[in-house]
Amino acid sequence: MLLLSCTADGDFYVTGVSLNKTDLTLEAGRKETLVATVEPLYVADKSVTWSSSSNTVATVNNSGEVTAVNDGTAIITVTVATQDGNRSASCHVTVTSPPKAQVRFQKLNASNVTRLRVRRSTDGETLVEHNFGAGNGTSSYYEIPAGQHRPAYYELDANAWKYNTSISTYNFQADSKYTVIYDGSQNTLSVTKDGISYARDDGTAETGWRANSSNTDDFWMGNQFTIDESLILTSIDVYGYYASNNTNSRVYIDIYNSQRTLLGSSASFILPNNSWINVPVNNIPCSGTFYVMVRWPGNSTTHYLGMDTNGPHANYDLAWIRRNTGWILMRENNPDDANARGVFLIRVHANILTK
Ligand SMILES: [Ca+2]
Repeated sequence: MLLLSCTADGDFYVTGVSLNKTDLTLEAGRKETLVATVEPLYVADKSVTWSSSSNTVATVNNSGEVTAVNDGTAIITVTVATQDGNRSASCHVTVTSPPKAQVRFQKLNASNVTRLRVRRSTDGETLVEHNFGAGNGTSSYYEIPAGQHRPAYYELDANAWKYNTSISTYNFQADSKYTVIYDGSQNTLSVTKDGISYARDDGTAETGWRANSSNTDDFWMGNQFTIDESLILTSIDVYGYYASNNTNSRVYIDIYNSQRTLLGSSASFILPNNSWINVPVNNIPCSGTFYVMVRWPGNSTTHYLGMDTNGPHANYDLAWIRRNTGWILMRENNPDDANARGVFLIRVHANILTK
């Protein structure tokens, strides 16, 4: 038999409240929302009040969202009023310290202000900006706020600053941009300027390919890369292979992830005559398998995209074509053409995001 408290006009009385969790552990800076269930389920007025036993450890808002503030423990309580007085339920919250990240700099001249920017690696959104301020010879450090360490990367707009930690010293050059890389533990920041590059070709093109100028749709050719590290792509080198006429159409680079979702594109550029061109891309986060594809708009006339057919990766099936939404290996698209068995002269420049 089901027992209910009921008023004369048919409304039900509140009899109690429960929470979806009785224990919760959070890193400082993180949030989680607790769910309160007012009993019985079909009562009309489900209003509750939330409180924390220690707002210096964890706070809670009117919606049950708990924010971890500092190390320690706190009890989050939700309370409802019943006919017989208040009923409550509680959750024990333990707040732990996230790893700390500090950056320390010493300024070598007073002419410029240097800014540290923390950006989220997944979408590049700026989370934190900190100006170190002017000051000749001034030492300064900045502790990155809790909860914003990972996934993130740290970008320094540097002008004659000296990076100084117990493990390394780095002299920044004026008017350069650096990426500060944080590996998750205190004082283990490293700095890259030029980053690293990945080549799948041997540096010499034996042949080249371009979109047929009679194509009216976009057409892509490029390389698949599979990389162990998580990267921020900064630029792409592309080798243009000489064609005799009509070579001034502009092309683009599109970066796709392993699901062939577009991650980002370059500005337009012209494939050069038997030389490399460095094409910037806007700090595109990448990991695992990704594709670097040159895009020819319809009716383009260009030099060829260089292909290496005799290097160490030439037989690895890394060269792809995309036409509309269809992707096919170069080799499968041109089964009788030995010139389609190779890898394009496309190289990736990147900063390593995590070790
Ligand atoms: Ca070669």
